[in-house]
Amino acid sequence: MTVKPTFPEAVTADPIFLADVRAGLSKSQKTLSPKYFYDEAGSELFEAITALPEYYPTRTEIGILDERGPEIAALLPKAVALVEFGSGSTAKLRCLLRHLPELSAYVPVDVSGDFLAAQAQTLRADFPNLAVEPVVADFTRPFALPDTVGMAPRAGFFPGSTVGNFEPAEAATLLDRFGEILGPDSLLVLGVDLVKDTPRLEAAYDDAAGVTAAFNMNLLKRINHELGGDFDLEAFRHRAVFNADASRIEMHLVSCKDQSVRIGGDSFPFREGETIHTESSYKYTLDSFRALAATAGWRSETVWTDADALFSVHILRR
Ligand code: AVJ
Repeated sequence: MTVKPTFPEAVTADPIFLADVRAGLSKSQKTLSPKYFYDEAGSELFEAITALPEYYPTRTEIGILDERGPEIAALLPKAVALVEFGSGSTAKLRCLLRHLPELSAYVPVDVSGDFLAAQAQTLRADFPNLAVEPVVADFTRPFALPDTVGMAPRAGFFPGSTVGNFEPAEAATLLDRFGEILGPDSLLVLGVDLVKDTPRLEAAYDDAAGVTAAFNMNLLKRINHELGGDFDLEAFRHRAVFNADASRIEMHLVSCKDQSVRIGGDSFPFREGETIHTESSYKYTLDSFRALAATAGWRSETVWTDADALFSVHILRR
């Protein structure tokens, strides 16, 4: 007979994840960071979200990059090193690469080394002349570019409206940091989701098939599996609302009843209707985003939208 340890998961638990969860669930408005959505299951759910009829950002951004590829290529210096901050699927990058034959290096920066290695391998197979130089780093913290980038001119690539996940002040700090990493005279190609009517925004984050709900709930599953939590997944539900004053979509997990959740040795009480705020996705106008970028020293070179003005691609210079 084997003796089962009380919290087998706790042995391998990521102490930073645990500390973040403890701190977030101890606040009066409980929070969990959206960066914890993306374990393997979460990344697959996000891929499924990008294909949903209601989720317009991904296909719209790819459409803009496809259409404007030649213009983007014309703006970038020859033999540029392209630094992608946080590399997701390579679909958007591939759009650009079709138009950028003279790239000197592609530098994807991501916290997941395994993901980067797999991605680098497929890219090298498809683009044998491209120098792929992955950097394992958290792009919200300072890091150095690989030596091989040398004196090549640099451009940053930050698609997907990931910038919308940050509070505006944090986003400005991040854009400033990108400027420091890239160095003087650099360009930044950035995808930014736009303000639009509330029903359309809310549907994009609360789809009929329930994929976004599953994506949100996956956070609780992760806490149960990795931190030994006992969230009752039937006793929480997904909610997405547009907060017009703050110009952001908010995702929450709503407690369906008064209950208490144990994680490791701690207990966290929930009232019926109380929420965990799991994500903010800020929506900008063309002007409000240009103004934000300006506070970080980036000037707008040009900006494009799709015909319905759902999404924007900005080219900034600093
Ligand atoms: C990856 C942050 C751009 O805010 O639209 C999609 C994440 N969350 N559906 C977004 C997300 C719910 C997405 N970003």
